[in-house]
Amino acid sequence: MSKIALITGATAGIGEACAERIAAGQFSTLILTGRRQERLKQLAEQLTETHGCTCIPLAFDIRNRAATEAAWNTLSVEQQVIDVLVNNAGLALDKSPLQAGNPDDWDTMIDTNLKGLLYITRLVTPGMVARRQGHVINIGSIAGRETYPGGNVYCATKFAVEGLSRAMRIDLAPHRVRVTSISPGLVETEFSVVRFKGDAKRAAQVYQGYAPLVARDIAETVWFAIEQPPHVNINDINLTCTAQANAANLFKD
Ligand code: NDP
Ligand code: 8X3
Repeated sequence: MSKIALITGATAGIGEACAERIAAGQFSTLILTGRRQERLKQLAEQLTETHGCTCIPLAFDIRNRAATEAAWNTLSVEQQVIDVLVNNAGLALDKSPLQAGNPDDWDTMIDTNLKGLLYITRLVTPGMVARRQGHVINIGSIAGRETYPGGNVYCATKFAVEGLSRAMRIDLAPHRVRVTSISPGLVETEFSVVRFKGDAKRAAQVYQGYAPLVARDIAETVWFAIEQPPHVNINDINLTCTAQANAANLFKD
């Protein structure tokens, strides 16, 4: 299948699993982004070996608009013909109440989860519009539907992603470009290690006493949206592990 996907945040967790799933789905080319160059290189080599696809690792910080544009401009005109954009790169930092929060953490979350998503989408979508074909998949969160103690700014960024998904659908539907929002609950990835700034013990506790979602679950959901026929747009999927009823009610064994 001659199709190209660009996946942000492919060095770990959900993005890496999406890359694996999309490669297994016989896409011909995957553009893999994130900051950790060595991980991108390893994933690219592994996917090419296993699935025979062409993989292009692009290491850059998505918070940096100039770096994002420069990375995009390294792609050939043919490679810029993106069929599927998975807007996945993102993070939470800390879980303090707002009045004790660190404004540097707020900047990082807003710049990554919101502005980074906008920068890459602005580069990719004009081609989709011109071709009247394409699919943007935004990885939101249960944190973009509900708030919880200490979620404050992270939740605000994910509420913003939800707003953007709805707005993008209005802007892109006239051009037959699909927009899907996927909003998971707790998924065991590097997310909590990042949130708790390397405190692996605290991070592990988040996922103890129940079976959390794993990255592959989200990747399968992404693939479900991708594999629909072109006239079908999966607007919105919310998913949690069976033990999680909502943001406030997680039932541990
Ligand atoms: P991981 O920490 O495992 O992966 C995050 C990815 O984002 C990494 O590939 C990382 O790459 C990339 N990233 C972070 N900051 C930047 C940056 N400045 N520039 C480029 N890439 C960046 O977390 P998840 O896989 O869990 O998270 C992926 C998405 O899923 C996020 O948007 C998150 O909010 C969302 N989500 C996660 C849930 C969970 O419980 N885990 C639940 C709901 C949604 P690198 O560090 O190499 O730059
Ligand atoms: C990640 C899930 O519940 O930690 O978006 O916000 S949660």
